[in-house]
Amino acid sequence: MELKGKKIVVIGMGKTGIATASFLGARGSAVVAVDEKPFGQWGDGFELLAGQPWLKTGNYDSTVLDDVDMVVPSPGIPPGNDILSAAQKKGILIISELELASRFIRVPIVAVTGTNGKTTATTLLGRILAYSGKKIFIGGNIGNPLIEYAGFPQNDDFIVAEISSFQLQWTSTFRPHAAVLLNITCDHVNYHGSFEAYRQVKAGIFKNQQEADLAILNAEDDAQKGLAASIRSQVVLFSSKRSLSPGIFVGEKTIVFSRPDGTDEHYPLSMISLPGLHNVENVMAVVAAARFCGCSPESIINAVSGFHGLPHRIEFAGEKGEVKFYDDSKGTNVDAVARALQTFPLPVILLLGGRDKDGNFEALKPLLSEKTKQVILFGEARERIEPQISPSSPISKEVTLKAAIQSAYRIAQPGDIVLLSPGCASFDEFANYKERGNFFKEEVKNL
Ligand code: UMA
Repeated sequence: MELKGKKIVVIGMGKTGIATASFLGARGSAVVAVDEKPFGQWGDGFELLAGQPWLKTGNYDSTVLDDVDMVVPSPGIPPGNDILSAAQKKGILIISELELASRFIRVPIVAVTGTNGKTTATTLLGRILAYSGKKIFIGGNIGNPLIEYAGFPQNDDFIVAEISSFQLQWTSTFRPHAAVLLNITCDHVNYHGSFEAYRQVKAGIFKNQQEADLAILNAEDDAQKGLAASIRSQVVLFSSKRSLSPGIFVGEKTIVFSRPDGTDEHYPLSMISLPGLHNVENVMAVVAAARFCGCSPESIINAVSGFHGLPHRIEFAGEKGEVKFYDDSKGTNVDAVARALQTFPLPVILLLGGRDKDGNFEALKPLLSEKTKQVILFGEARERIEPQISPSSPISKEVTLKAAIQSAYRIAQPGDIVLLSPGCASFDEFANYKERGNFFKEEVKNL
């Protein structure tokens, strides 16, 4: 792709936009940077670019599109954004940062997507590959935009990339060597417009794969039904409910990988220290990907055994007065709340709320009746969620997370569990889910 002399608008000056502008500037493009926020509030690192002769800042409206060859939106810019709509009307090429990066990356990409579990699976896969002696780069939605890597010398064996639906939007040639689709449940409807649009974007991760590539799919996911038939690459299915041949599934005390050549491999379930069946699913998908990348079963077992999970994902946050607290701040959609509740054998006191993402909380009602003794709603979404989950469990409401934590502690009896699994974004009170989770842990300490 020729970038020299091209005039390119980059929308959003966060991590991705800044790295994209820098990549384009280094290849001779004239970059116009825009952001809905005022100039002084653009992301860290923008000041290093400011003053470069190839960089201009533009208005956050369609006037910025005059004589423009291409637009690269950051992942957080919804497809219905006014500048993008105007660019489409004018026939200007729009590509995502992932698409741009993949056109310049020569290292095979192992991509992991799904509504829940992406970061855990990506991190674990990276650990296994590194344990097996492979040189790897881990990036994407997990924190380092792949466009940064596109400018590196690129001498790794693999890129392990967490890929979000936001990054898959505006891709046309992106072709991961192996791609994992963990699960698709309702999320980000306010961004993509509908669940079907979200589902199609996620499934698009396989659209450019060829026979030499691998697709790893969840056989139990309704939203993935029929997908295998439309994929050109080799397919491995995983299931937490039934045996598959070939495929990868949960047997008695082991994960069984039934290979297409008729042989079986066994991985002890005891190697997994992460809670819940959803994590067994994550591990099965990762095992299939790691085997495809040439890792031995022994290395996989050793690396999985040494992995104890990531913060803010059903993480034990402390104990006060014989009440145990768990931080699942990363549980930002309804399905993640369901997974967290299923992890606990006894009913819990659930803290639910934050900034609404149009989640369908009604679907949680049976599980709330069975798995909660009290639901404490908090944050902006509390009024919208209440009628959706009534009647189920006793419900109370608090304005802030802090008040919700204190109320949970007042109600709790010795032996109880308090779970923060908010099912919503954090942005009404916090910068992100990490800040919310850390706040929760700090408040628990201070009770
Ligand atoms: N902005 C606009 N207009 C908009 C929205 C945002 O101008 O309509 C501007 C903001 O003012 C801000 C900039 O865009 O200055 C932020 O861009 P961004 O939201 O794309 O964020 P980045 O900092 O570039 O981070 C992105 C991912 N963010 C999102 O997808 C929202 C990060 O994932 C990712 O780690 C990073 O690229 C590197 O690849 C975060 C995330 O929340 C963790 N992802 C979602 C999730 O996991 O659910 C998909």
